[in-house]
Amino acid sequence: MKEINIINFLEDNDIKLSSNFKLGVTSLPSNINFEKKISEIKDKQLHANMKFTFSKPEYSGLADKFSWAKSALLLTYNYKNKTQPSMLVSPGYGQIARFAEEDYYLPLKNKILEIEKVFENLNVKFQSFIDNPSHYDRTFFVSSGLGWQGKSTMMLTPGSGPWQLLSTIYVDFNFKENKNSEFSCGECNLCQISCPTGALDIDYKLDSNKCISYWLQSPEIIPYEIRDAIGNKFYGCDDCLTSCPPGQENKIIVTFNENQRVNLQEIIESDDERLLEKYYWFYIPKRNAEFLKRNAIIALGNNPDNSTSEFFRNVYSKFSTHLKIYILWALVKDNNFELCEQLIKLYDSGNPNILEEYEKLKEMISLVK
Ligand code: B12
Ligand code: SF4
Ligand code: SF4
Repeated sequence: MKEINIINFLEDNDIKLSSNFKLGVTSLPSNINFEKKISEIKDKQLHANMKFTFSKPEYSGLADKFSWAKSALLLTYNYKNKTQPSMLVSPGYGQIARFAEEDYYLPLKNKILEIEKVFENLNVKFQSFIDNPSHYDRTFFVSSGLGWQGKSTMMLTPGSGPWQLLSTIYVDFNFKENKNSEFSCGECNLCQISCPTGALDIDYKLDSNKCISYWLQSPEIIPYEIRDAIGNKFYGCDDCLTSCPPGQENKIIVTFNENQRVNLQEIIESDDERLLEKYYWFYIPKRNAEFLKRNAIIALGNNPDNSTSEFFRNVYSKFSTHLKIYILWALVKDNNFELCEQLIKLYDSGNPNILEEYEKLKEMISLVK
């Protein structure tokens, strides 16, 4: 059967792909299988007990999932020219990673819906995946000729570099396959040097236990050394993306981007429902706004302004023990251990968890001295 060029097919069906989208095709069956690689990361505990694709690697990593599928389409959305890198240093403010400054998955989802409609009208079977635990989104990226996997583990394309989100459409249609392209990071290791925690010290493998992006989405208590490394990050981490040459402009302009900036005191005082609504596209454990407030407290501890201690004095008693633990740490970061002791005395002299934290903070301070 004659293979059809996907771009011509989409044009014939009135679907336009703006320059933000890239589309590659892999013919199926492909004999690609990432089960072993995903399981290896899991066996070495580099996945930090996350579920996602790690729950069932034998399915999420399997490329040939559907016996009826003849092609896999890998559709990417490049958000690089929608946004700008932001060097945010204002005290009292936190930073959102570029991929999450707005819901950049939305244009990708909408484009998938448009393409799905065409298949539906033609009575062609399909199945799409985007950020779904049942499918490893990076599966067909290299085989579809879109680029390569970098040492940061990000999928990179010349021009857009790592600044792209990925999705897959399995379809019962023979599209012309793209050629696998020959690219590599070569001797570059800038992402590894730029990572503030050493999470990329092993080439091509991410240790999620050390990854800030992971911790800012985790329900676990964040260790002190990670809290320090988080700096002013409120959600996501872009350090290994910003440093990556294939994603950079020739001219580097350090800009200030309002969409990536959050007023941390405002977040901490926000109504929970409103906060969850405002950031509906964030991954937040159990959809519990407390975890966003935790992130904001850490970022404020690392990036205080001259009203920070007074602010924490005023709000401390309103919060759960979980958040109070972070507030006490943040006060220590703001060189105000005295206020820590006052607040504990006033509100929590009988709270064993707070008293335990107090002992740890005392030890931390004595180690620094
Ligand atoms: C779990 C997860 C995370 C975890 C773990 C990330 C990771 N690298 O595994 C955490 C929370 C840390 C995370 C962070 C981020 N994530 Co995330 N995440 C996912 C998710 C849900 C699953 C990824 C997965 O299965 N990992 C499993 C391991 C096995 O995969 P891997 O690291 O890619 O492993 C490969 C390497 O180890 C490689 N390898 C091993 N040895 C060798 C040797 C050589 C020579 C080579 C070439 C390769 C190689 O083989 C493995 C298989 O390919 C996907 C969505 C999905 N459903 O797929 C999004 C996804 C990977 N994330 C994405 C994004 C945007 C991010 C962030 C940039 C967000 C941010 N700004 O904070 C960061 C980037 C951190 C980073 N450097 O990867 C995008 C990545 C797009 C891209 N261009 O690659 C995805 C695909 C979501 C999407 N639909 O677009 N994420
Ligand atoms: S997202 Fe941040 S912490 Fe995670 S690997 Fe990249 S630079 Fe390191
Ligand atoms: S920074 Fe360099 S080594 Fe890291 S992913 Fe980008 S090109 Fe590869």
